[in-house]
Amino acid sequence: MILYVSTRSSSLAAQLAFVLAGTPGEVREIDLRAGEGRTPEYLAINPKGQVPALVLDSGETLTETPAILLALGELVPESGLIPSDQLGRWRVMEWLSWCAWHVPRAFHPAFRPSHFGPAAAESSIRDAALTRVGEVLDYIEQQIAGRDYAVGDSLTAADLYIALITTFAGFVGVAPPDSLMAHRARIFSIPALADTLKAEGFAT
Ligand SMILES: N[C@@H](CCC(=O)N[C@@H](CS)C(=O)NCC(=O)O)C(=O)O
Repeated sequence: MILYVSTRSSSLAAQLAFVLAGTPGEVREIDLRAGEGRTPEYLAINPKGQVPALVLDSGETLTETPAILLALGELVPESGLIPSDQLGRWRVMEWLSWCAWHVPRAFHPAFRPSHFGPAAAESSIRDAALTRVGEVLDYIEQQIAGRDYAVGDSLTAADLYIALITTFAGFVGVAPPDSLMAHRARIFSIPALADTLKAEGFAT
């Protein structure tokens, strides 16, 4: 399998899942800033021009973070990324769906306010987005209060998506609450992730 990713992008959740699961195959970097997401070669792989994209051994390409996380978890069930019990699976999908909605809604206007309105409105667009980022963090904080992981008592794909949100909050200048930093530290201190995180510029 080949997982296409880009540094400091939302593909981090899928990349961590790929590495944690010990997925056979390789991770390939696409430099979105240099336009590599829009080359004919990459568009032939993922016509959306986005990362993450997972090329399966069958040659088919799977896109969208929740689908990729589900696939990686199911392909390597012993990873625990997708729980084996039914309610656990549903709860993980509940989190992945929620994150997939709130990441673009809160973070895209915070990263790129110019894409969402005229120049004169940029600072108000950004301020509104930062407020939403704060609300997203508050919700996660309440939901995982007193717990080590979002679903059950071990790490699942939901935690990787949440760790991405914690990371993105830092990127846009919103300090995540201590409990979310601790939750992310629990994940980022997993030895198997050390090389990936170092390459991504995270001190672990
Ligand atoms: N809905 C997709 C969104 C993926 C996404 O927005 N990827 C960004 C990186 S953060 C991207 O590839 N942007 C390049 C582009 O849209 O041209 C998912 O959940 O995986």
